[in-house]
Amino acid sequence: MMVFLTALLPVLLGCDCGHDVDRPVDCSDVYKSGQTVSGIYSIYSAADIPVWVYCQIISDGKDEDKGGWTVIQRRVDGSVNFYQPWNHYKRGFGNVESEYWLGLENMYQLTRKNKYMLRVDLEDFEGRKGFALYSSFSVDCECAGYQLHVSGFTDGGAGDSLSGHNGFKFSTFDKDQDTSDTNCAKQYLGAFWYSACHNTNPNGVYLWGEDPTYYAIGVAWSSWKNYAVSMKSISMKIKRVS
Ligand SMILES: [Ca+2]
Repeated sequence: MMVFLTALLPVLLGCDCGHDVDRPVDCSDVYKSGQTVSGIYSIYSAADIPVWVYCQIISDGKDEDKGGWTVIQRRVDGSVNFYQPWNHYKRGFGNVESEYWLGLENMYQLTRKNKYMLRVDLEDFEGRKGFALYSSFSVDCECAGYQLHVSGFTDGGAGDSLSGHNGFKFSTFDKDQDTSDTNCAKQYLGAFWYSACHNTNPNGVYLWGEDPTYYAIGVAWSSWKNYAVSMKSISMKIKRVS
């Protein structure tokens, strides 16, 4: 009976298991399936558990822009508290319609199987925009501290605040894996691939523009604005490289 059910299950689920368009791995698959509208989709980054994610779909323009971008991190209005413990950063949290973190395990599961590029889009409170592009992005397993690998920077006007974090493990206030004598996550009220400590703090405190009261705790991108300036919005998104 068990064997029978196992054999029948793909049929019951409507699964064409050799090439499964119903189960996109990421937003690149969503794009390939014909979707042309940015929005919320479910992906299957690992096994059979769907993960809701925002897909930014770009249908025209330059080849490097075109395709389905899987948003892995986004801040837009300060509605979500990003000062979260390790387990939350591991699994992901927030609201996929506004602010969220996809989760380190999902990032690992995605980037272990395919190659990805990364784009970081930034906007300040004066409406100025910039971005940074990286030709390669991946995250190691939890057993390696979710170590970051990022390289191949191209400037979109915001400069490079991320390459300096290449090779560092992820740290939260309750898991200090940085290379500082202090606890960078506690010191800068965020969570990140801190070294000693940061050039950028995407998961820091959502400040409303420039606020020098506490040094570098905001959503800073130091190669573009000084450490007292917090972004109005930041989003990190990855796209599969074929
Ligand atoms: Ca430390």
